[in-house]
Amino acid sequence: ENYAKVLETDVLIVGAGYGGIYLMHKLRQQGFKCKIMEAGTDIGGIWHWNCYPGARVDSQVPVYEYSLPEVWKDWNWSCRYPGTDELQKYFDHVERKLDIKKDCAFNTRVVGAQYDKPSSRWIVKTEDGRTARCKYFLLALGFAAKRHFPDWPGLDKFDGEIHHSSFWPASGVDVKGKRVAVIGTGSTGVQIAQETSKEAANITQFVRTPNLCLPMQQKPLTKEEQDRRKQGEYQELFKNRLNTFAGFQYDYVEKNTFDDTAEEREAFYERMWGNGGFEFWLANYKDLLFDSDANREAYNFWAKKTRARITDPEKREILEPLEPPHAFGTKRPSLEQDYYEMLDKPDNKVVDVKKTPIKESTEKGIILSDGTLHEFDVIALATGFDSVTGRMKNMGLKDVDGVELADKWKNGTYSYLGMSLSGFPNCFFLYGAQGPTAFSNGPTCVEAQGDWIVDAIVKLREEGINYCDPKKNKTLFPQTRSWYMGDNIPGKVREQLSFAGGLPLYQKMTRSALDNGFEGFITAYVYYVSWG
Ligand code: NA7
Repeated sequence: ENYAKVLETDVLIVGAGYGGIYLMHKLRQQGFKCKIMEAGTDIGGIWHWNCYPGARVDSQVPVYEYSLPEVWKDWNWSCRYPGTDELQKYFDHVERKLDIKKDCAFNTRVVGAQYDKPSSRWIVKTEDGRTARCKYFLLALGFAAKRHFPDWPGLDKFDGEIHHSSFWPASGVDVKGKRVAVIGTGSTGVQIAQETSKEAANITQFVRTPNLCLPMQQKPLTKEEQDRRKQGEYQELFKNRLNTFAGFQYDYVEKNTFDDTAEEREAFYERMWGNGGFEFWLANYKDLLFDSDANREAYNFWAKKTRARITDPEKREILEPLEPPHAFGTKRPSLEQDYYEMLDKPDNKVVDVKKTPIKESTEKGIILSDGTLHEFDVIALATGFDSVTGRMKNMGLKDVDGVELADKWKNGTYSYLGMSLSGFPNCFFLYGAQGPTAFSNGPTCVEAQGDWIVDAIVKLREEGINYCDPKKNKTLFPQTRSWYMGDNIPGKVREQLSFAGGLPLYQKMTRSALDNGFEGFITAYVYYVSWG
């Protein structure tokens, strides 16, 4: 009977991942009636979809989870960097605690949405013909919801199995004794290569840009250890992660690289390396990402460490060149466990597709621009996503005048405070365009932004404001360095898609807009017209 009636709700959230669940929980506590529409069949967002082999978080427990005590209090992980299965169990636990699913419509894809001024409501349409009306329309789509397929021809000709990482069969793919190609060296490609190599006959890693991987230093965790840390330490950590540059449990040190002597520096690098995870990236000297000599010094250490793990000189030059492929840390490093030793094995191959790009796929495998054919049984496309803006542009979002968001963003992406768009009143989004998206830990970022959105909505209610729309061209944070440019997608405008000034500055700027009476927004006490 859902199909016959229009769903009426105060708040409609799209997406039931970390972000959507958080918004629902916090807004319910404020007395709002909320619903979630979710294209998948369960909560968990990316962790519901991620079925590819080796999928695992790169953030150390407990940083990649909710700071809500009612959730973390009686939840324990088995290891420092949990995998997909455990994350799915975590979301079952979240469900037991927060009772989210009763207000979720699964298998529901939004294909159109526009604000209707006369009724002061958003009218939202779904793929299967349903309609919803809401006062606040919130997008929690995740930044990686639209997959990127490479554009070389012949992908459909391949006789073996071919899967994009984001669409890996839940039942798995049998790679035992098979020849497996892994295209892409982002965090996904590294994880797939590592995991499938355990069973496959051999792996061929296609490398366009080598990943400057860091040692994960995975370790099992006991319940006792976690219980001990929950006595005070967790609370501190969750508070502090909001005050760090990237939303982690550590931050850059208040020292520049060359303030230390060579020996001190070496000892400091060694310590971070030994601790593992992102420390060498995010707890390094504070000039790491700002000073090229400092950056080169860190790269040299990275190269010294990793080059020692590969004996094959050709592979070493592709994966760990003496000259850095890009400034260390300006592209997301992946965490690895035995990636380099695995690729060093004689059976496994490494192909430099910057030098010899892929020309096409055929029935048998992949042909490079120099005519070489590589034959495979399975091809894993770990070619990433049309990140940050891809999904928002493809859900039929229209502004108050009926202009598609995709058209408005044709020549460049804009947002206000990385959470709202001019022409889209009472609509806020998480973890998207020009937020601290690419450079911060997901759960931390959605809690920081989510708290702002909840506070904004509560304030609108308290002040009787019915209409809140960013002023035209109120946009960007021009003083920040451009970091994540969205140039992995052919034809996509090259621009700053992510706020790169760090979480503390981001929160200061967004909070001040709210505290200064919705600075930068047009607000109005619109006469409430009932739609009858
Ligand atoms: P990423 O990080 O976007 O990685 C995609 C990889 O695929 C990257 O190495 C690309 O090379 C490579 N790629 C893309 N197209 C091609 C073609 N046509 N030929 C060869 N190689 C190609 O995606 P992930 O899924 O690994 O990770 C996404 C996020 O998920 C990650 O940041 C985490 O936060 C979790 P390039 O580097 O562009 O040269």
